[in-house]
Amino acid sequence: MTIERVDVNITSPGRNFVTLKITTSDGVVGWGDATLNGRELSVASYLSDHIASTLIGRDEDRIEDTWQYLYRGPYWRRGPVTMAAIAAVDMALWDIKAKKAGMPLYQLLGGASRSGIRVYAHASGTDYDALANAITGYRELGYTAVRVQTGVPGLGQIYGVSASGPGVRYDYEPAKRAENGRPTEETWDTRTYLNHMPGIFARIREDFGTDLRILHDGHHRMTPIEAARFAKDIEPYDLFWLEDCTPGEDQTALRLVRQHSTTPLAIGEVFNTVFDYQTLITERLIDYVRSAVTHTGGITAMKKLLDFAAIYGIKSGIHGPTDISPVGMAAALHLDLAIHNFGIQEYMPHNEQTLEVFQTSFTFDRGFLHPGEAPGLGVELDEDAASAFDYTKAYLPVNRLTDGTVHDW
Ligand code: GCO
Ligand code: MG
Repeated sequence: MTIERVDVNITSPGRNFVTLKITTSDGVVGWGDATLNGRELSVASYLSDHIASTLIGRDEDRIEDTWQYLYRGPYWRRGPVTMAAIAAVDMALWDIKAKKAGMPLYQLLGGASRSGIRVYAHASGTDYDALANAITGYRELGYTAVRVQTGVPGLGQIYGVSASGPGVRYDYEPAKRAENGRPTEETWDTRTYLNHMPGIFARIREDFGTDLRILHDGHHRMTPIEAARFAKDIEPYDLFWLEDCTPGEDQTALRLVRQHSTTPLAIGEVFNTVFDYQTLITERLIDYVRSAVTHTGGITAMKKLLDFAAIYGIKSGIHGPTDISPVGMAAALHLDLAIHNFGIQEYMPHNEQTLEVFQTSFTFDRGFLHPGEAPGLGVELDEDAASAFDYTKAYLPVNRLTDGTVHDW
């Protein structure tokens, strides 16, 4: 059999998603997630203008060869647009192969290494009480791990904090509809944040005890020495991880943080190849790999990256916010179930409209996900339902310091 059709679907059931559909000559369909938050149309163009015609007539079983063809063939390598496009092709081909085998994908990756996938939820609140309320809600649902983000007095709306009412919520969405064609802007002050956060962790430990796994995302906003001080200050609160404390592209920044603290570190949601991790992994500067399957070249590349990390005692913490579509999420879950060095999986459930457009077979039970037993990835895009939601330009906010200087978002 060969690849007969390659189609790119763009839909916006509450947020934008780009999905690749590959159809084989005998009618098997595979799906791949190509969503790149705020830059969706670039990946869609890369796929339909530059990749689609090169796939027609290829043997769909040759996944490794196709990956190398798309990575090495065009001369220009890496970058989020290219790697999201390659990831989508890779996921779709694995989906097809597993459907042909009549097995859920995790079986082709070596079978299950665990019975369920521990996930962490996003608990947030504009102040401590709202945050504590959200944590309580998630604990009642059975979650054993929460990422905690809270408002900082003196700063307005900041990343990771839902602006809606208190309690458990699934509506935190960082990408905002573009106003006059531009992203919205937020204000940030690292000093105020650094003075506020340790007290928040202390209260969480006091109120929720030692069992709860607490995660926190610094969103690349600290300098190396600020991050070192922060990681040291929060050691007594035993975080599961501190994520993205410094800008991702500066791998050696984490040497400084490591010299000063034993707080576990996670990084990588903006990375797109194993080379972004080369120093971090070989020097054991991190504890968790945060890549998204969707942005790091797909299942083929992620499996190699995580096997490399395993040699250094580093575990997975695959990116799973709402800008990863249910297809990308399913790809993560199959890997999570199969690999040995699984750490934790991020889980931000999609809204109802998204779950009408993408029919999923993964299940949630008391803080653990399972990809399900449907052949392939276990997610199907309903193209009719998708056609009701047109692309809507939306961007992540731009961040400025209080004096107006552009800062990392
Ligand atoms: C996370 C992330 C997200 C990102 C978003 C950007 O840890 O889940 O930081 O909230 O901001 O994925 O597109
Ligand atoms: Mg993050």
